[in-house]
Amino acid sequence: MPDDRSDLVVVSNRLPVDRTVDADGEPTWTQSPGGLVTALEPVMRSAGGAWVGWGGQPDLGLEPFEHDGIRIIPIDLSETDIERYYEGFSNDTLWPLYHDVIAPPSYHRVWWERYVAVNRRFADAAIAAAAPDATVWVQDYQLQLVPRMLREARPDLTIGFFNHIPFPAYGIYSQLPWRTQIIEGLLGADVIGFQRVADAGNFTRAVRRLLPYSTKGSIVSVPDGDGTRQVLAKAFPISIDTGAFEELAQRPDVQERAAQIRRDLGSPRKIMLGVDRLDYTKGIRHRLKAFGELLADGRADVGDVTLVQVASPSRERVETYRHLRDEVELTVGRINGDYGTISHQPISYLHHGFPREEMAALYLASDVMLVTALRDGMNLVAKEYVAARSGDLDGVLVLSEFAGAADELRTAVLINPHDITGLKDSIVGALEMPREERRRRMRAMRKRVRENDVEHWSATFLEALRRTRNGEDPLAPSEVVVRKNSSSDKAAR
Ligand code: GDG
Repeated sequence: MPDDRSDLVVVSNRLPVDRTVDADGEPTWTQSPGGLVTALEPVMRSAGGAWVGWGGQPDLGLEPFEHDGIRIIPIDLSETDIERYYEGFSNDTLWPLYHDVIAPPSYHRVWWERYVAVNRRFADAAIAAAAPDATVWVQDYQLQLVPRMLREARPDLTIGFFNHIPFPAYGIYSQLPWRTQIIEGLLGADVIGFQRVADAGNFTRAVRRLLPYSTKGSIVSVPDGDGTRQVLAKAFPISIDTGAFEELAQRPDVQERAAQIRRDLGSPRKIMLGVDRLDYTKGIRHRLKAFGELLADGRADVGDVTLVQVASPSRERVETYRHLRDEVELTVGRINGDYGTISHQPISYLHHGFPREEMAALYLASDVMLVTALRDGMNLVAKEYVAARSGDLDGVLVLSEFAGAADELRTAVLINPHDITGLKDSIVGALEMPREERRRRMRAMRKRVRENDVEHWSATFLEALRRTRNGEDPLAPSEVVVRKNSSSDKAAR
């Protein structure tokens, strides 16, 4: 029997492909939108890589299959698994806790038990899929126990973990009844990646508080047999497929669509834009409050300024999210009712997702992008806006200092979304900013998102893993060589 095990295995909650059923009832798989898949696709193809994840619907009962040169290994989740492991422990315990308890986390022992059981299922699939001495890269907070499970069963593996969301300060993290198990789970990895330097610091401080392990800078010494193992816990800020986004935004049809959007909105002098999953971490209510007050104060006029808010549907079976939707829609309705005219609505609110082309056209059409997250691992929307505006070097990014992107995009208009007065002043400043200043700020941000795109991110992370495996210093400076696709290939995807 041929050995179909892989040298590189990625493990994430969701598979990189989406299942759709065509008109004849035949299921087909298409690549999910998103930077992670795009970034890993070339290395996965050349390594004959495997991807372990859930197909997005309950009880699919699927066998592994091949898609575009990647071996897809589906994990089955039942309705109860989805309720307890995914909607429960992942999205109603860890998500609010890791985002600084903006919403109160729920702690339920049956959810935790299911989290352990489902993590075990993902780990077992990865163990079976990994060739001897393979590299396994685990993604995100839903799977924090997997690194240790892998190490116990397969000490030959090189194991990476990347946390896409923040890691909270110990005073918050310590609420978690299973705080030590999670830290031990993560420390099964050789390299643990975070979005921000502050997240990595919070993690190593939690290690020191909970376990008798020594840490030195970003290295944690973990007992291993008779000796110790060095675990690197460090920031690797994620990014986007910058080249593809730049190209998309330069397509004539996308530019024409942007002009059409402006006309359809009644050609206001200024358009502001928000694009978020409808999530309480994104600060949508704070943004609406600031805009509502600007209209009330007469500092913004409905015929002059329009806010387009895309709120893509998210986690609609979790109560906190249903409540948030009601609140946001009540506020939008009030503002539109109070300040709208027959010809103009202050807010164009869209509760659905759009194709990437439409997103790029929206970025091009808007004068001010509002990213007002209360807490956000990175916020890719901010980086996409910059990439989309790299052609005309126009547009102003208003960016929360609580989003990871604020560490890199220093020339954005940085704001504290809790300070409504300050936020209002910053919005007015952004609306009135002179062209030369807009250009100067955007140029500096463009440089940054071009240098650190998602391929650079994955190459840097995999290089740190390679060094750990070879016993080299993972912190020594290096020039990571990023294998680039032709950007026209990427734009076509
Ligand atoms: C997590 C962390 C971290 C949104 N609506 C539509 C659409 N989107 C796309 C955006 C962007 C992505 O979804 C959202 O990414 P974010 O980074 O803003 O936020 P999360 O979903 O919360 O992601 C976050 C990220 O992981 C990566 O590590 O940055 O902090 O929370 O790409 O464009 N795309 C399309 N239609 C939509 O309606 N096509």
